[in-house]
Amino acid sequence: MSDNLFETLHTSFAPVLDETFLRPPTERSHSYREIAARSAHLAAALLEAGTIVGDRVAVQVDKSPDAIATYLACLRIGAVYMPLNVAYTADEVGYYLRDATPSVFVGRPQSQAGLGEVAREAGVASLLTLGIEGDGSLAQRAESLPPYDDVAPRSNADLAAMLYTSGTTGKPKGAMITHGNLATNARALFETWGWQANDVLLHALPVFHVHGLFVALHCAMLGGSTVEFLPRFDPAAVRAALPRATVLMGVPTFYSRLLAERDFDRAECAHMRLFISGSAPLPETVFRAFAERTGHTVLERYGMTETGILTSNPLSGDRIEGTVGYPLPGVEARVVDEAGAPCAPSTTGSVEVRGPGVFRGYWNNPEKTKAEFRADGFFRTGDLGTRAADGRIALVGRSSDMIISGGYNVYPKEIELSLDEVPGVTESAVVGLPHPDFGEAVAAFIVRETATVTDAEISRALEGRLARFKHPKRIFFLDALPRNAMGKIQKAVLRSENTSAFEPDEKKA
Ligand code: MLC
Ligand code: AMP
Repeated sequence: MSDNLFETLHTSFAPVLDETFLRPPTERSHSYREIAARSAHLAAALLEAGTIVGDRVAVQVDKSPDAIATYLACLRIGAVYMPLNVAYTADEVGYYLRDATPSVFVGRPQSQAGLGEVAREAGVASLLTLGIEGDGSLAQRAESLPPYDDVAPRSNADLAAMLYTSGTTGKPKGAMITHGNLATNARALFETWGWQANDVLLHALPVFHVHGLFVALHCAMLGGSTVEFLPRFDPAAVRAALPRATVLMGVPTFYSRLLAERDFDRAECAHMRLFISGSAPLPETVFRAFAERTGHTVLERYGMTETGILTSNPLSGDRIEGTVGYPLPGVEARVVDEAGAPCAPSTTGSVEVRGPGVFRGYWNNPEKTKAEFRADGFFRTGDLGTRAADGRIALVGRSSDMIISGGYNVYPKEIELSLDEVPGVTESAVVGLPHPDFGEAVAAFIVRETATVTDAEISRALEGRLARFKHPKRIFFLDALPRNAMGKIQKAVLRSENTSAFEPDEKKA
């Protein structure tokens, strides 16, 4: 057996091939046997399209059983799966395609106008589509071809996936993730969260980020578990599925939205074993209110695209609010000062990690890769935190001004560059402000040449350039941006003077 992750997963679910794997709420369920077989047909179609081992396959499709089978198909043939957020505009997709040079782009049948052209301009050889009902040109080809039942031999160091993520400056970079990274992280989570034979995963996350794609689905596949497979997070649909599920993985917004449902209660959660939260800080108020309402203590964990999941609160033992728990088996985590020396317990510093889940580096970017790793192999996460004497980690912030909104990372620089190009805008500063639903929300502070540019015009100018979730939810016009003596914009001032901008009116002072 090679280290191909497909084999690892297949070996785990092989004893339950005829059990239900994906159970969508409105259409028929799909067994493990069906999804594995579908992946073999899709693999044949990708090979016919010219994909060879090591090629990137860029995929921007809606969540569906076929989307999961396509991921497995890429693993099978040794291609590098590169999922893209469906909210990305053609401009944004163009950047990813030019940078990653995939051999195939799989889009939605109803893809935005111009995507085909963008892909052709980026030099992508094959353009295919995949819909949510088994439709699209990739699905059609798959049906007409004999299955590719083999699995390409891969080593732990070979790439399985590439996911884009941004730094403080510059453009998004492709994080190169290996078969070994994914397999070790999946096994560590399976063990840490005590995955059980009868677990049923409630899945309402998108499948283009590590949380929904790797963390959630790999655990389910290792356990041969059934997945309540919802197309998106909808509180009513989640509540309807809770009595059939045992584990929910979500971003904090899932939990605050469930709590906003007045009649959501303990009885609805009676069948649940575990509620897990990650991707953004779980507010202590939500942690406490959820425990009070449901009797369940949410288990918070911490991870990154580049590293997989790093730490977790314990399954048995204290799950402490405001902390992300202990390093997973195999993960080393330290908190260091600016010089790289270990901080005293409970003193804030930079979180650095090392372990088998840590990625191989940034695609075509050896300088950035070198800059983010220390000589002893520790990766600088960019997160600030503390480490208690017993090793428990708590995060207190980030060294960059990255915004996490509803679990999506948003980079102020990217939005500022777009804003500054709008005619009539002199300069801009983008910050994250506390938001009751998204945790943080994007706010823009703009200095205008004349007062004639309106926020509606600015919003229109961003259409088609930036995914909608990156658009400022509030625009403030200022005569000048606050600057320090060095001339640097004081974003902390903008944040502290506007902390309650998104609070409901009755909560504002
Ligand atoms: C949607 N919108 C958002 C948004 N999501 N705005 C800000 N932040 C977000 N996260 C906007 C849309 O652009 C749209 O705006 C409007 O909200 C309605 O869109 P929607 O698609 O109907 O939104 P909704 O279904 O309510 O989605 C909210 C959400 C979703 C929180 C359920 O964003 C979500 O599923 N987030 C999970 C993200 C995730 O998986 N992160 C994991 C990253 S991996 P308009 O203006 O067009 O009306 C990672 C590592 C780790 O971080 O540790 O896990
Ligand atoms: P991403 O680049 O999308 O993988 O996001 C990774 C970042 O999400 C981390 O560097 C953290 O800043 C943040 N993150 C993930 N989990 C948590 C958590 N439980 N609490 C606070 N921040 C988190």
